[in-house]
Amino acid sequence: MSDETKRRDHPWSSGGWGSVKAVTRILLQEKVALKDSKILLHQNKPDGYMCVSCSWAKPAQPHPFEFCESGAKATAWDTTAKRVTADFFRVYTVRELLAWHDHDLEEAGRLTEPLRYDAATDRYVPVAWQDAFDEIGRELQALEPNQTVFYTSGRASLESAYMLQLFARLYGTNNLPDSSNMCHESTSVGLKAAIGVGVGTITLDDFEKTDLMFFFGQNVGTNSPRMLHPLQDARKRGVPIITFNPLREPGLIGFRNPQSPVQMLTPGDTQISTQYHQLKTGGDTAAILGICKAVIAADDAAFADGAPRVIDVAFVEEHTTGYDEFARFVRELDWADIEQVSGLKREALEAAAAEYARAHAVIAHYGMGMTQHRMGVQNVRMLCNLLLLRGNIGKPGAGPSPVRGHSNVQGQRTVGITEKPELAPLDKLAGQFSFEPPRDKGMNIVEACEAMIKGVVKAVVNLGGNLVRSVPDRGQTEPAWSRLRLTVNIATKLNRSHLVHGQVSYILPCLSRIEIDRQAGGVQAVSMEDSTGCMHGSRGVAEPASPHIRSEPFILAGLAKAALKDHSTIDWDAWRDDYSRVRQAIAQTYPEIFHDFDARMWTPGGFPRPLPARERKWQTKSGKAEFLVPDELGEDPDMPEREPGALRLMTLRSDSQFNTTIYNHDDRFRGIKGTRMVLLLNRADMAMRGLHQGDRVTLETISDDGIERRVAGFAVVPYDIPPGCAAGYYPECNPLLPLWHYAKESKVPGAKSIPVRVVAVDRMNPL
Ligand SMILES: Nc1nc2c(c(=O)[nH]1)N[C@H]1C(S)=C(S)[C@@H](COP(=O)(O)OP(=O)(O)OC[C@H]3O[C@@H](n4cnc5c(=O)[nH]c(N)nc54)[C@H](O)[C@@H]3O)O[C@H]1N2
Ligand SMILES: Nc1nc2c(c(=O)[nH]1)N[C@H]1C(S)=C(S)[C@@H](COP(=O)(O)OP(=O)(O)OC[C@H]3O[C@@H](n4cnc5c(=O)[nH]c(N)nc54)[C@H](O)[C@@H]3O)O[C@H]1N2
Ligand SMILES: [Mo]
Repeated sequence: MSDETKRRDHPWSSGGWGSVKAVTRILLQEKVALKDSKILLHQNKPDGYMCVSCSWAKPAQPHPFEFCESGAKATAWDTTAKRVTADFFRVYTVRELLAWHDHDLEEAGRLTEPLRYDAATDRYVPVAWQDAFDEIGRELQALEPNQTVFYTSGRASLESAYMLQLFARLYGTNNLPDSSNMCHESTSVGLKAAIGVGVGTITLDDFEKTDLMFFFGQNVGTNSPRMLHPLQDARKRGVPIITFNPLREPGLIGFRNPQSPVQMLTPGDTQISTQYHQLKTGGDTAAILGICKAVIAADDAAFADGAPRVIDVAFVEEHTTGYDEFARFVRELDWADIEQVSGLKREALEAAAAEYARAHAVIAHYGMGMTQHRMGVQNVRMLCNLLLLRGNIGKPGAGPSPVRGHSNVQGQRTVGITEKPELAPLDKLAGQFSFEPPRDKGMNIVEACEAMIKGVVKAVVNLGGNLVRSVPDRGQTEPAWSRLRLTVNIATKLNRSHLVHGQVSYILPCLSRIEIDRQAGGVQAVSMEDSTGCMHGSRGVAEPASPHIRSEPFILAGLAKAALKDHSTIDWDAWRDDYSRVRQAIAQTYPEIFHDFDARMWTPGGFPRPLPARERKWQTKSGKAEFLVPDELGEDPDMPEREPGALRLMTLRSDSQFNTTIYNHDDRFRGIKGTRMVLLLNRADMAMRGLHQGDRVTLETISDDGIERRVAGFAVVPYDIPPGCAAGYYPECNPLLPLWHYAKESKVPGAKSIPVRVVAVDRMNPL
């Protein structure tokens, strides 16, 4: 790889020819045969498979090409012709592989047979499936249940997730963290408290009825590109889109539909954002309060004049609590403070407020820019406050829209993956399966890492994921990982978490959802929940990468049977052979959501889960939707007040990665090529530090906990980013993120506001 940092002219739009080229490139890179590339035509179709990339909704009437560049990359990555066989491990020791880049590990290809770590040779060696199950079962039996953590990355199906949570609870623990602990947990906590459901309330229909959309901290062009279709349709109807993002993200500015030849050939994009506010990182609470202030001021004026009110008074009175206290707090806020914390001018916020006050139905989309902050839950609550002011929850065309990440991350929570016992139907499970589930709180991901560092946790079973890379504080967590007694990784491809292994370690290779899943009971399908709360069936279409790999339900059934022996009334073999038995069990546990599951899972567009908030039924403490008075304007408490050189570092994704999976080293949308080791800085911040483009800097976290956290070799790139803010890529920057720097109420790591300083510059070898 060339380490060059070349900046191209900004392709200020997403899609377009670049996108077609990018798809072709990945198909070639992964040696996907043309006939196999037709697999893409089954993606996100009612009778096909659900994309393994993001969780965006799948329409009932899909486009002929209901996939995007990201989805095509994810598909090519799974259907690659490349394979990791036993020969691979005969050539490379684990120590050698530890020196490989994340990209190269996964690029080696699909895992093809179950493997056990052999300490004598420092290699993974093949093991028979049953032997692996039996040995892991014995290891798990030798531990106290709470010494084991069962992690789920958000890709696993509803069936696998349900099986895993049941396995863990029968085994005796609620240690069931999942990727949402690092992602939208701030939503699960914030929305639940505010409106009684921990998920968004909009569906695709609402795009046709809305007359204004907000985007807070979500990078749609890169991370949920299929969502650009309904956005573009809304824009064609003249619906304004107001965006708040520190960076000018090309995918939020304009869109060329790469699946529409006319648009590709004609110059001129569809404009996406009609207002674009480059706020300071972490400035969302302040910005939203500014909009609320302007709306409430307009309402006060209307009231005084006897004019029609701006606040939806009837809604606020009938459906909410806490408005008066909130309004009082907002009226007293000082514009100067709002401007200072948000980095935005009063006029800009008033312009957003004016659009908001004109619109009758408003959707607020948001992502990691809101949730991954120390004040992440408060950010979500402020967005709810804003929507509640004008009754924008529980009416057509309106509502909060947390754009989820992984394709089934929302669904896993729905079927019981949670460390919080109060969120799982434990009594129901107890009755259904005749056992006494553990009632004590389990560990979320931060707590699991803390316990690993202390040596309290001794075993980790990973259903997907690459925690060694994805969790904070690599300097502390990686060494803890290799002190574990047992690591079990159910995975499609090799990653670093398999190499930083426990004393006893297994890699159990599984089918990708794109592959045909043949079991004793015939070909099986699975299901998942999209970002809008709709459930979809998914049937694989490609031949499995190897005859020796197994499905997730097969592997989980084998592990559960071996570990639980006669402590379980479940016929795991029957579940393994026929997943409709698992769905029957899910329907029994959650009849309101999953009744007639097997029949309804093929409904075009998916079947929706009931969402009380959509009907203005509020399952909150007060029985109403709750306004929240914030603690403060949203400043990160870990940002030093008096260090002029302090930077707020946000860690981002490029379009050539899916989380820790790195497809290549480019970020086409942001115009960065050939390297991910970059630090995006405002020119004024560069000048202040005497930095030039291409200088290599060392960054250090600002904290007083006595731990040095540094990363070196990041090339400086001048960028359109507010002063005092900086950006780098996830997971490269994760060593800088302290484990304790998380959202208070949700423990989501504050990956979008790490306090850092530049401590060293290497100009000897400029780019
Ligand atoms: N291609 C691709 N698709 C993906 C993924 C991927 O890695 N690659 N990952 C999947 C997963 S698991 C997830 S969770 C989603 C993530 O998708 P997003 O929620 O879009 O997450 P990020 O890319 O981390 O960053 C979001 C945006 O927040 C902005 N931002 C940063 N700090 C702030 C702030 O303080 N305020 C505001 N308003 N904005 C801020 C950044 O500039 C960036 O545009 O995408 C999913 N889809
Ligand atoms: N600094 C910083 N850290 C972050 C973030 C950030 O924005 N900044 N984002 C956070 C977020 S939002 C998330 S969701 C987490 C994600 O963190 P993780 O869940 O740990 O990571 P992924 O990269 O999604 O997992 C990739 C691995 O999953 C395996 N895999 C892929 N497909 C399958 C499958 O079908 N089945 C199974 N069993 N395994 C499969 C492959 O082996 C692959 O190597 O990272 C978080 N960490
Ligand atoms: Mo995520």
